[in-house]
Amino acid sequence: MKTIRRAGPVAIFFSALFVASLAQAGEVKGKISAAGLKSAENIAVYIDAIPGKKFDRPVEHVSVDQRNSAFVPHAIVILRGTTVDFLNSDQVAHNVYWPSINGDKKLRHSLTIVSPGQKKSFQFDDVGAAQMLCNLHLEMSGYIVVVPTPYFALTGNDGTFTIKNVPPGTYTLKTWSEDGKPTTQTITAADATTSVELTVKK
Ligand SMILES: [Cu+2]
Repeated sequence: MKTIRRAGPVAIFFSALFVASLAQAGEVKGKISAAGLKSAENIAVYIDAIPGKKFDRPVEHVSVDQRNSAFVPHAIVILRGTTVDFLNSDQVAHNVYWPSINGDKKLRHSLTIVSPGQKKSFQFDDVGAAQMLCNLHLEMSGYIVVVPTPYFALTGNDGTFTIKNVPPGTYTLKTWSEDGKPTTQTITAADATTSVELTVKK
């Protein structure tokens, strides 16, 4: 009987927490128009900062495979501090490197040879875009975009994106794209869906 009497207030407490977290979670949904770019796909969209908030390094790793001499996926967005596992599903070795991060050549790094079936990992602690290349297959190219908050998305082939679980507030939304200029827009996220339209120019 004791445990049953205790269950009441505890259950009410947790359901109240659950309702509170539901009320706070909003999402930012948007569409990017690409002016003069090859496509509106694979554009990174992210909230630059949440005032007063720092984000722990994620425990979960993210993978980039190499398949048919291509990086799969072609582009990823990760929170600063994320470890990326580089895989190789091909029958041949790849020599993966990035010549800079955010244009800073001091942050260049080479994984050297990634043999078939091998995995090599790297933790990205610097914010910015890194272009993955392979100096054995010059056509290979992909991107890792390291951002400062976990509030990010990558556009689909129609240019749409959704950033989930955004706390209400006014923030700077930024974009990164392979062949377009970075864009910046101020948004105010509510506790429901916030719609955004952006144009990324060449
Ligand atoms: Cu290669």
